[in-house]
Amino acid sequence: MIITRRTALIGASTLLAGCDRLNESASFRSLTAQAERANFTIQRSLQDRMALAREFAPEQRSRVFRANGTRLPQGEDYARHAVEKFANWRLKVDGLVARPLSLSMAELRAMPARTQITRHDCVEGWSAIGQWTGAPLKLLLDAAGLKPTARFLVFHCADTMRSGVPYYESIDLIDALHPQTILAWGLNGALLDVAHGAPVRLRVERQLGYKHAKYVERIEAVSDLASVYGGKGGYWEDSTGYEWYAGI
Ligand SMILES: Nc1nc2c(c(=O)[nH]1)N[C@H]1C(S)=C(S)[C@@H](COP(=O)(O)O)O[C@H]1N2
Ligand SMILES: [Mo]
Repeated sequence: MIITRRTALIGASTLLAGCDRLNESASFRSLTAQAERANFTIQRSLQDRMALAREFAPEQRSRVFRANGTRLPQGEDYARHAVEKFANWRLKVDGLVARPLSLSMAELRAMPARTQITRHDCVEGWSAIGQWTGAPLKLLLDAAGLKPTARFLVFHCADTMRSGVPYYESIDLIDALHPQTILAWGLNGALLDVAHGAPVRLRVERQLGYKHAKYVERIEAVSDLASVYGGKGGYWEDSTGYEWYAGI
């Protein structure tokens, strides 16, 4: 539930009805003022986390959208999927869910889609504007039914990094349910290409580039991140100390 300033104030005034004597005390008054400020701060930060990322006009798209990190996952499995045009790729949703999912790309593309033109910001110092199309993550999570203990979503990717460990990322439920968080299968009006994460990658528009997991095979709902790979919530977080929360 979202705590609004109004419910906080109504709550406070109901609570205070008939509390005039208490209210006479200056320290009590300052306490309620502090509580109100705290409520307001919480509300402001929640509101900020749910605000939409800026969207752009088609003509503002970058002529070339740079590809970064893995541009072609190694191994025979991925090569075969690419030859098959990903007809046999499955996107799984499991972990702390009531109804685990295993979707084909045809099924994913048949879901209601969102298209958004946003700017991607990489920590390495470049940005690009592109048009992404995909299924809102919220729709998948609604279908799977998150269990009450689920707090994070882990995105398992098909590419392994130099050290042989797979790329992965994770986000919390606020980002997961954000309206611009989609499992993108289209870029600039075409099906997503291999360099940009085919057949499906995460777009989590209020976060820096490395959070946008490409080549997603499995979305796992977990209660904490400590037991996942290196325990810091992402490949770069584990290996180089990048921030887990990379909000922009
Ligand atoms: N699976 C996977 N996802 C990944 C990466 C990667 O190497 N592997 N690189 C990340 C980084 S650092 C960036 S900036 C973006 C780049 O996305 P792009 O290739 O579509 O530009 O993907 C992110 N997601
Ligand atoms: Mo990046």
